[in-house]
Amino acid sequence: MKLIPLSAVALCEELQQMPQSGLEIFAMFNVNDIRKDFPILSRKVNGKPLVYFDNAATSQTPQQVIDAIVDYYSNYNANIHRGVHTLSQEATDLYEAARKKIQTHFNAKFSHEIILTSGTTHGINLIANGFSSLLKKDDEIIVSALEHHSNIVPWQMLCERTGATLKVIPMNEQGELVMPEFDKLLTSNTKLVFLNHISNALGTINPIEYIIEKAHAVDAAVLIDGAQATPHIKPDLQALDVDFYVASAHKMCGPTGVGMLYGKEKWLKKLPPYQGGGEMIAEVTFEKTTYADLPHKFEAGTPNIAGGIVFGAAIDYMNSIGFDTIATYENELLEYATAQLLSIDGLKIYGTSKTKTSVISFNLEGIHPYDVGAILDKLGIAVRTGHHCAQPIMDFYKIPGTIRASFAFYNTKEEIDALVEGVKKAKMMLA
Ligand code: 7TS
Repeated sequence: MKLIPLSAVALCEELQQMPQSGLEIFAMFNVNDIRKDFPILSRKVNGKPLVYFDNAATSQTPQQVIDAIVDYYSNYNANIHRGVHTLSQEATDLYEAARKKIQTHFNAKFSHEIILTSGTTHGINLIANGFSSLLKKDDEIIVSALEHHSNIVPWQMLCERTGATLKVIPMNEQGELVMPEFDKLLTSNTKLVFLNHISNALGTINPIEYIIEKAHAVDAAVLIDGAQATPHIKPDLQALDVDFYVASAHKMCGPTGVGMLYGKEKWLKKLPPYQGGGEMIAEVTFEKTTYADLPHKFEAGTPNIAGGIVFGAAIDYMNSIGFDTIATYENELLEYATAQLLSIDGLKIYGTSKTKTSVISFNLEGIHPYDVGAILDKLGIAVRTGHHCAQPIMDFYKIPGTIRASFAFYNTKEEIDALVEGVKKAKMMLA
């Protein structure tokens, strides 16, 4: 996996090293054309043009994806995996084609290793629940200090159920994980390691390759929370050799309420089902039930059929732009915004790792982040303020929260200028 460099020098070097086709693709990228795909970007908020910088919470939806939702409900709506009738068969084919598309995109070995979930949180809970029967007292689980609450709470609940112990890889001032401490935490009792690929609160890209290799050396399984990575990069799951990987479609230009859990076949066969119900069974009697094969064993009940199919359309859309192009352009936005924001006196950025994505968490000295967010909203600028569901990070920095601006490939430098002006205005009003 390619890490995204922070410095402008590194970016230029990278562009020079890019194959000719890469340079050409970048030259062809026209953000104003891309923006035409997103109807919401032309609306006004509080009388001002919308500047949407809350992409880490959820991305916006292009017309191509909106059309796919309309197409499904207009032409194919039916329940799947059960009817002999044409609509049901067509909907089933579309749903299974989307699963294959997800498999190909993330380079999983088998399509039955892709479980369609309601999102990242669902995927993590599914695994945490499954490990209840595989863990015992004295086993150890490692998480990182940079986690979203959805990658903390399910493991705490698992520890309560099993008596296992939760250990935490600490972070440093730059918002990076302290790897020598991780090495020390790993023991022969370590059974699971869970961390995010990219931190939602700070944007840090974590060294997951190193962590996977080290964890496997003590036979521990690794789950990577890719919620913040998959909108920016295209992970190769077989090359990573990761055991589980989870993501949400709504952060990748797709709909809410759908996501994916990748699990290596050997693990998914070993884990018990998460929920019981229709479609996850092979045979049911009152004496005994046998379960369906993968992936259906983990997909009880009627799934989010439209969501699954449209997740495939969102992946097509992002690939039509290209993840190299996305990473290069977003890095340019990150560079520009970092420099502009740092020119404001009293502004501090949290998360200054050299390997980070297009997320900037910051505060103005002596001013509550919420107040800045409220003023920015009046100016039509959407940012997230608060702890970003990552309270331990805020505790580390001893702050109540931050203002977080997170950029996507459809944002522009002009929008960043509007943010900088807005922050200056907020400072004048609140200082
Ligand atoms: N993990 C990470 C790293 C996340 O950023 C999020 C959502 C989740 C898990 C949960 O994803 P869900 O789709 O199941 O809700 N992050 C954010 C955020 O940063 N602001 O709003 C939601």
